[in-house]
Amino acid sequence: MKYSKSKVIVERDKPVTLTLTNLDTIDHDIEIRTSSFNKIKESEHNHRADKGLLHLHAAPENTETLTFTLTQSGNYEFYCTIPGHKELGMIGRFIVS
Ligand SMILES: [Cu+2]
Repeated sequence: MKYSKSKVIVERDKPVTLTLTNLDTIDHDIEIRTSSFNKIKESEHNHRADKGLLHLHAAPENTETLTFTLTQSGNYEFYCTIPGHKELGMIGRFIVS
């Protein structure tokens, strides 16, 4: 119930590839609630297509990637949307400089 990194520092407007490798036996995801992004490429169908969300989901023992830029500096929280996971520690921060 945690990510390998809880703090990620990136540069504004510079492409970032997020890789979610799910080593668990249940689903996990990563979500960032923002509209300040440009999506470049994703490895899977986005089942939560929403203008205000970056969302990356990985089934058990799967790896998925998402490439995007964040277009505004600041702190962005990321977390897992599966009920209870955020509270158990699946949470972190993107720091965009
Ligand atoms: Cu999770």
